[in-house]
Amino acid sequence: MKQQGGRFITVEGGEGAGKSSNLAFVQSLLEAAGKKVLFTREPGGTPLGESIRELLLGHKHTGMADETELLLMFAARAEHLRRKILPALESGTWVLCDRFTDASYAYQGAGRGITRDRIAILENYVQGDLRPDLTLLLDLPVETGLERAGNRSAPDRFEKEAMDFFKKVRQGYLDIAASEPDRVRIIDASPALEQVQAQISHVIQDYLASSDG
Ligand code: Z5A
Repeated sequence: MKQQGGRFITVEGGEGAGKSSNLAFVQSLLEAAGKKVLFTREPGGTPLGESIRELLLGHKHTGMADETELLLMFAARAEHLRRKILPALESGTWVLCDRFTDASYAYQGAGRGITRDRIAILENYVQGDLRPDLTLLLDLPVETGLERAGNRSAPDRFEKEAMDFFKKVRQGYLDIAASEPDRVRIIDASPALEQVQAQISHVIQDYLASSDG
């Protein structure tokens, strides 16, 4: 896959971790540093990807096989990469994405039990050597996240899973962070928003200072 010019930043976390509450803040920090930023999300980000998102998050297909779920995530991702993410990176735009392949390892891998090796085959096939340059992992206890998410909107197909599933997802994310500490920076998402954003600001400023972009 062609070498990028912009940087690829992803934000991850379990239910109610505060991704939506913090993404605009991340974007504002990057823009204040003079970066042109494209904000997008997964699953979704393109018309076809958003249609796949409806299949994945809606309640029409409650008994979906785990493999179908994984393949749909990567089908949406293939479209997203080719139509939106890669062209932006190649033009020098920074891409800020709400979830990416770490979510597949955490939800379909750790959560559903699909092996790392199988997911890696799809990752390599769909992405080539493209990986995020920086990932912010918003981490908080599952109970706190579900309580926050529950105060918000009707649950989607994932949010109806049991506590045990979300605990495995959280551990899956923490394992990724432990294995790639340079790329994945853990943000403690438990405290008040201002304290969460202070941590985010620190990580982004640190990244901007060390990045040659
Ligand atoms: N998925 C997958 O399985 N595999 C994949 O490869 C990919 C995705 C890419 C997409 O949902 C689903 O797809 C997701 C994983 C799966 N599973 N689910 N569900 P999503 O990412 O669009 O939705 P989400 O995970 O549920 O995120 P969200 O709904 O956008 O939640 P959030 O962004 O993390 O939280 P929030 O809306 O910013 O905050 C939740 C509430 O807490 C809200 O009322 C806030 O005001 C409040 N909040 C936020 N921060 C704080 C603090 N610090 N203190 C107090 N209250 C706070």
